[in-house]
Amino acid sequence: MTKSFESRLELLQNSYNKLIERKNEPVEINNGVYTRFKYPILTADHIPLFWKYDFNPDTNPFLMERFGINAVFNAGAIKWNNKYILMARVEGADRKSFFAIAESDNGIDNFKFWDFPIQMPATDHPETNIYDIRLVAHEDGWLYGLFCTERKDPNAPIHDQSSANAQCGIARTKNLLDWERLPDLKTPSAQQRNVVLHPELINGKYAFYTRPQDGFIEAGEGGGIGFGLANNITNAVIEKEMVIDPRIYHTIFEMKNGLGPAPIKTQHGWLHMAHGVRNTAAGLRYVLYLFMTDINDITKVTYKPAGYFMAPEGNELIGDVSNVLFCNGWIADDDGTVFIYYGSSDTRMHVAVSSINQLLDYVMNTKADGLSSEKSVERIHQIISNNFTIK
Ligand code: M1P
Repeated sequence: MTKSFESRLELLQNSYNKLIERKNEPVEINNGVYTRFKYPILTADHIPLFWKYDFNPDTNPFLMERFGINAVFNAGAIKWNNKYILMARVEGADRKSFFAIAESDNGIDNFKFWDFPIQMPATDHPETNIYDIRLVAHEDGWLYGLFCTERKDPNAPIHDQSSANAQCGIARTKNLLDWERLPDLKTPSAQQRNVVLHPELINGKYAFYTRPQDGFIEAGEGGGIGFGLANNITNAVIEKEMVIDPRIYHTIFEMKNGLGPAPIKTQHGWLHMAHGVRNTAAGLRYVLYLFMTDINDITKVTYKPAGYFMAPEGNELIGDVSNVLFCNGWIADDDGTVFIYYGSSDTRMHVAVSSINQLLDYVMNTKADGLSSEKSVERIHQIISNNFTIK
């Protein structure tokens, strides 16, 4: 039996309002580095009903969805007019991704989407898909969004309708609504994903963290977190790209890695969040890791704790692309609180809360990867022995 248009609308609205108004709850048992929160902060169900439904009973008598949303994940983040802003990757049922902004007063719950998704201008070589934006308030006064642009590989044979070419799109804004699109970044590498703009000029140049790769999925000969400088941003060209954080055998980033959000400046150096990928019998596994670079030489890695900082847990493990955590947004408040926004399994967004002091302690006091089982056991023995000597 079909419900009346009005009662169905009321049901949908009540359920949406309940979701948007739900308070989040910290997970009290944690590792001391960060606190996860119980509920995802953005999901496909957070999309306003008026994006999906035609509310006119004459043209939509069954009150059917007219535009399906599949997932909301991998959001860029920034504090803006005292609001916690997420610029999320929204993926329609048609598989196309686009950007939409949601805001919250406290950064942990009640995220609500702005009325319209962002209409990102195209270049004269339009892409098929855009995703994974990194928001950066640059010292030049603009707010930049760097994101992945995806176009069909023009050299793919006719039977191959999957091969794509990924590059870095660049856009800038002063108000998050009106975006000026600049030409895509040019680099010596065949493809790019996970490109991040450093918030400060380096020797008067724009500095980019890159992720060179030979193919669309496989890093191939490329991979590693790269770095390069461009003379200007309106036609950004990197002539020389160097790898500052390479892939290494039998680590959590042996297959590929990529920088997350723009780094946070601290008194001890630039704090970076990245994702590392390894292969398993069940497919790729994406985890998050932290490292630090020198305050004066941003290409020099000074600290890099072994292993992952955060890996998918519980419901985070399951989704469209399971076993994935991905972070391209974090916000450091003036009081030192850090809000880490991460997507799980290409399906939903979460928050974890930490502080600059906790993250510095973690990065500077967790040993680097010893690169063998023997070294790992040595380290545990050291911790145990130290504990046995505490009076
Ligand atoms: O599906 C997992 C991730 O795959 C890509 O990331 P990377 O380039 O590092 O492999 C992106 O499509 C990302 O959005 C996605 O979460």
